[in-house]
Amino acid sequence: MVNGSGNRIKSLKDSSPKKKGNAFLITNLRNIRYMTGFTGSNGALLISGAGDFFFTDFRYKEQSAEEVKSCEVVISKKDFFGFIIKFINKLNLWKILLEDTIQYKDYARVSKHFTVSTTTDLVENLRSIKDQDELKLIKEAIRRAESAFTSVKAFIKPGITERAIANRMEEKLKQEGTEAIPFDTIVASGKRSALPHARPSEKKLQRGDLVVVDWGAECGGYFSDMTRTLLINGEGLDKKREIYDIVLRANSMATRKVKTGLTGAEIDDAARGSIRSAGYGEYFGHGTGHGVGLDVHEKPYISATATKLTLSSGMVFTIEPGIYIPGLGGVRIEDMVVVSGEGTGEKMTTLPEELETIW
Ligand SMILES: [Mn+2]
Repeated sequence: MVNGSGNRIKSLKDSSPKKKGNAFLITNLRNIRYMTGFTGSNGALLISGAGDFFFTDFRYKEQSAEEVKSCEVVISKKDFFGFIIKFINKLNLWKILLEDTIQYKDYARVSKHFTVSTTTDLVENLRSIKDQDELKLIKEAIRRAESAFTSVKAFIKPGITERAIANRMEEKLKQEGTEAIPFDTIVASGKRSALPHARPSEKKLQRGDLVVVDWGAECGGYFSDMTRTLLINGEGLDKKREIYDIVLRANSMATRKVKTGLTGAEIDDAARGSIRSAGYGEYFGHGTGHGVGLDVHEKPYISATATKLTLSSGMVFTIEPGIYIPGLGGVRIEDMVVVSGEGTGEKMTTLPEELETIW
């Protein structure tokens, strides 16, 4: 779907100084999608006082004509970057701003012909604030994810392999309308649940296992990301229940803390401090959350080092504290939160968070 990208080139131009001869060349495909609506796999966007141009190749001639409305589409000849360099030369532009994520070989070619400088996160910062159209797509991505989980849950029982659950999940995500699964679904059970990024294996679920399921869906290019941890009924569950309660409390402490003007580090500290004071600080080794949008991991990052990141209305990110104890297992509870117009955190994910025990 072509989202509200129509005004984004204009607002980027309005917010940056316009000097003669200067241009900004955007090469990150997700940033291009955000700025133009283009969903293909090859493109570059030039924004300048001499005009705005979207470059792609002949494979995307029809698609780009359909998707890109906010600037002129130019179909390149072979040698994509050579073509763009010639084109920029003709426009009499000489100072080119590049994204620092550009491939080095492309950077080297452009810098042979022009004075180049690089920028970090210019478009990524704009992307961290979602508009109403984007929020709708993210909400639908969450609905698809939650609906898939709800139907897969009936399938989770002792004797089923992690891989079979992950496969079933991905099938359901596709049935719900997800075109691009944002990341491989994680299903990790028993001791393996203590590995935060475990890949689903042939291990069968057993009595007493904690089962971490971390999955995402997509809608219109926008992703969702969430995690639930289940418990298979069995023996010796006290400590597993205890760490579940601690993680759940940390999740809700961080979620309730969300407020415009606070830093990412302060939100992280709400979760981390809660786990630390329960005595499990050393078992929570990753950040508290990350932005979710056109990328499944994007700005803002909610971590102990995010002292310069200030929360603003429209930011969407995960809150995902966890405790991982080698030999015992792990618990992670991941929700998505939006900073509302009122400036507080509003939970976007809706699946229950209380520990569910499977009999
Ligand atoms: Mn996540």
